Amino acid sequence: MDNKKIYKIFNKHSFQVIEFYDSIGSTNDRAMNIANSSDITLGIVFADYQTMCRGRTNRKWEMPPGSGLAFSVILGNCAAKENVLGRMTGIGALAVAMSVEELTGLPTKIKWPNDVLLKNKKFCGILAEGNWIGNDLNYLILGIGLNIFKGAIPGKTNFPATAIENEYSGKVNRIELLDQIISNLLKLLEVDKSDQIIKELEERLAFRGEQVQIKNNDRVICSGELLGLDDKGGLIIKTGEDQKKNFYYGDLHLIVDL
Ligand code: BT5
Repeated sequence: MDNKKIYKIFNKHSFQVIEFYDSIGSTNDRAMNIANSSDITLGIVFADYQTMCRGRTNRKWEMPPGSGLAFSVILGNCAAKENVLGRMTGIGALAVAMSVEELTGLPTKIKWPNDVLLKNKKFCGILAEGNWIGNDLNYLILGIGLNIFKGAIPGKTNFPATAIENEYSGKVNRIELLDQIISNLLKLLEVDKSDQIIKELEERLAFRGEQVQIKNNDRVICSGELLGLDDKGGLIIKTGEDQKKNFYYGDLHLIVDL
């Protein structure tokens, strides 16, 4: 791993803690340990390989060493009263989507709530996790994993998977992409509350205008037309004539896929 180049990228920004590992259990777990034992507002943990990398709801993210990017950003002292995890997941996905578009010229889609797609296949997943003191959000960890090279794609996945190199004929520079993602992420976090973020997310929202189902633990909790996103990053589903519902958790499925 090119530690020096990676350190240089992180050092350009105002990270108070920078850690990188050749191998670690999970960068999100390490980021939580740091946030639990310090008072920082911005930190980053990067790993070339994770042995126990987590997806949502106890699922796993698998990626061989050196085949992609995996890191967790610590956003401390959030002091948010509302649940911002959905919106933060969207911001992470948007930072990756914009960076890949800027560097490759390829269009991306965002499959709510946390997947970034190239040609309708997943190459990136986001895992936002919060720590609460009573009703107040104490800190937030934004974990990002993305497949760059062909060897990154695991054998079996719950949704078709790809890597950037599979869809792009040019060369992808891992360090340059990391730099772009971090820069975009920090810019988006600065304008966090802006309507522009929801607009950018909606423009890339996969399955918009189509019939979808939302499932929670494999149980269908809603079916209808996917209309768009609300200001918290929740999905708006048209469930009937003049009826809409907003959803903040679950997995999205296209009905023809089922
Ligand atoms: C995610 O969960 O997609 C979130 C992945 C977040 C990983 C980052 S890496 C840095 C940080 N540290 C961590 O410990 N985690 C974060 P979810 O939507 O639940 O998707 C998980 C599912 O994606 C799995 O059940 C597989 O089916 C599939 N999957 C696993 N590895 C994949 C890969 N490399 N590419 C595409 N799909 C994959």
